[in-house]
Amino acid sequence: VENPAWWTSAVVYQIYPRSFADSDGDGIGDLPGIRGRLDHLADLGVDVVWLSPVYRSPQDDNGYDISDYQDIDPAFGTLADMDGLIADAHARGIKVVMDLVVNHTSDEHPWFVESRSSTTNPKRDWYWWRDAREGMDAGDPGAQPTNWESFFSGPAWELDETTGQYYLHLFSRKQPDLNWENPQVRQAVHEMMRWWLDRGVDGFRMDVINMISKVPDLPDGPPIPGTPYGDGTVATFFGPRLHEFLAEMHREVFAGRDADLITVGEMPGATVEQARLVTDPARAELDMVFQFEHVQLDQGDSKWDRRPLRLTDLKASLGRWQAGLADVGWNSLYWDNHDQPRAVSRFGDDSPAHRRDSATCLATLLHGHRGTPYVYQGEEIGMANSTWADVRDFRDIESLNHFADATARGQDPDDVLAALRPTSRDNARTPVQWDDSPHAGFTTGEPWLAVNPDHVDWNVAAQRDDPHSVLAHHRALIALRHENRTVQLGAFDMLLPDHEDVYAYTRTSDDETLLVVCNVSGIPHPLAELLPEAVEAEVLLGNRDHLPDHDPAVLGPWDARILRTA
Ligand code: ISL
Repeated sequence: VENPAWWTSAVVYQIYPRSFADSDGDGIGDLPGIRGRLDHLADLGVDVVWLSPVYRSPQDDNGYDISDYQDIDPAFGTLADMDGLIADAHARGIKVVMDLVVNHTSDEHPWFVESRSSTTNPKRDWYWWRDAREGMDAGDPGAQPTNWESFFSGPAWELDETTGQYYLHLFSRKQPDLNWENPQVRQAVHEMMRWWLDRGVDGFRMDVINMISKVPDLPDGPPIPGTPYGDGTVATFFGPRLHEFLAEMHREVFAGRDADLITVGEMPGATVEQARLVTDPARAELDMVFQFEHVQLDQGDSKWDRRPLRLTDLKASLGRWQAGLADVGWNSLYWDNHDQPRAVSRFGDDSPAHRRDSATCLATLLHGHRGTPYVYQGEEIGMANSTWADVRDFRDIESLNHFADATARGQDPDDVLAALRPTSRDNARTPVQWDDSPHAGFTTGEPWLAVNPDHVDWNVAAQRDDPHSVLAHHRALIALRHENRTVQLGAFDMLLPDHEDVYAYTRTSDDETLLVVCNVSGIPHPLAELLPEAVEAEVLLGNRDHLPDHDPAVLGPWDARILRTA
C-alpha cells in the first residue's frame, strides 16, 4: 500500500453516552461527563471516539430515534457542550465520530409530524405510507401492507388513524423509516451531515445504512416458521439503490475532505462481496463496514437462542473476511458494542480464575487482525454481563418488547427471562465502572440502569496502575498497532484452521513475520507440538508471560502471544 489511509493504524473507542459518565447526578451519562473522562481515553491511546447518538430524541431506543438532527438532547447537554467536547478531544489528538441514524427518524421529528398530518402533505412521501392489504380493512388482523416483522417484535407497520394508512417501521413504532427514494430526503440528510462536519466532527458511524434502499414495491418475505410474519430483509437489506445512495452521499458530503474523515457503515447481513464493493476506494462509498457474521455464530434459531461458539466456525468466518478484503477494501474489527452482550462473558470465561486472561486473550486475538479495531466502553477493563433478577431490571426496548411478545404467545416467563439474561443488549449498557464506590463513580444519583455488582472488583481505578491489568493490555495492544507496520498492513494467513481451541495466524510484511497465537480455552495446549517455531520466538506482547508457572513451550489457559518469528 503506497499511501495508507490514517485509519489503517487507528483504534476507535465507542462511547454509549447514557452509560459513560454522569456529571449532574440525574443518573444519565452526558457530554460534560465525557469531557471529564477524556484523559482515560488519552491514556488508553485511542485515536477516535465514536459517540452513540446524542441528538435530541424522545429516547424510545436510547437516542436511535432522533427528533432533531441539529440539536443535542437535554439529557446529554447542549450544542455548546458538544463543541467543547470536540475541542477537548482534538486538543488530545482524538477525533470525534458521530452516529448517523438516517434509515429512520423519531415519530416526533417535525418531518414525520408533517408527513402523517394528511395524505397530501408535501412531506407525505418522505416516509413509507401504504394502504391496508388489498381486500382487507385497515386495522384487521393481518391487514398490514406486508408480512414483515419489526426487529423489535410485532409487525413492521403501524396504522395511523389520522389518514387510515400504515407507515413502515423496521424498528420500533416510534422509528418510522425514511423514504430514500425521495431526493428531498437525501438532500436534507446531506445538508445535515455537512453541518456537523463544518462543526468539527471527523466522520460518521452509519446506523443500519444497508437498509436505506428498499425494493420499491415492498414484496412480502418468505414465512418465518412459528410466527405470523415473513422475513422482510430480502426487500430491505442491500436494496437496489444502496450503492447509488452511498456514492451520492460521498459526492455530496465527503468529496474533497474525506482524507481526514472516517466512515463506517453498520450493515447487518453484509456478505464479504457486498462489503468489498462498499469499501473499494475506487468506488468512493464508505471506508469500512460493521458486519455481523462473527457475532451470530453462537446463535441458534433466533438471537435469543444461544449455543456455544465453535472456534473453527469463528476462524472460517473471520478468515474469509480477512482474505476477501485483503487487496481491496478494509475490515473493522469488534467483539463488543452497545447491542452485543459482553465478549468476556460470551466468548471468554468471566469466572474469577479466567476473567483477566480470557479478556486479554480475546483482545489480542482481535487486535492482531488486519483492520481497524473498535473498543467498546468497559471492554478495556474486562466488563462482563450483569445479573438480572427480574424482567423489571431491563430497560432496553428490544428486550422488553420481546418479553411481552413471547409471553403473550404463551412462552413461560421464566424461560424468556432465562434467555434474556445472556443475550439482552442491556448487558452492554450498564454504567462504566470507574471505581468501587456505590455507583461505580458513574453518577452521584440513581443510575438509569443498575451498575453491575462486580464493579467493586472490576473498575478503572483498580487497573490503571496495574501493569498486568486488562486495561494495561489494551494500552499495549493499541501502542503496538501504532508503532508496528506489520500489525497495520501485513498480510494475514490463518494457521491450524481445524484446531478446536487454538486460534493462530501470521501477519507478514517485507520486514518481518508476526505470529499471533491464542488459546481460546481453559485447557493447556502443547505449543511445542502445534507451532514449534513459536517457542523460541521473540515475544512482542503476551498476557501470561509474567506468571511464575509460565512455560514458553506450553499455551496456558487463555494464553495469548504476539511473536516475531522472522
Ligand atoms: O436484528 C438485527 C438485524 O439482523 C440487528 O442486528 C439490528 O439490525 C441491529 O442491531 C441494528 O442496530 C442499530 O440500529 C437500531 C438500534 O436499536 C441499535 O442500537 C443500533 O446499533 C435501530 O436504530
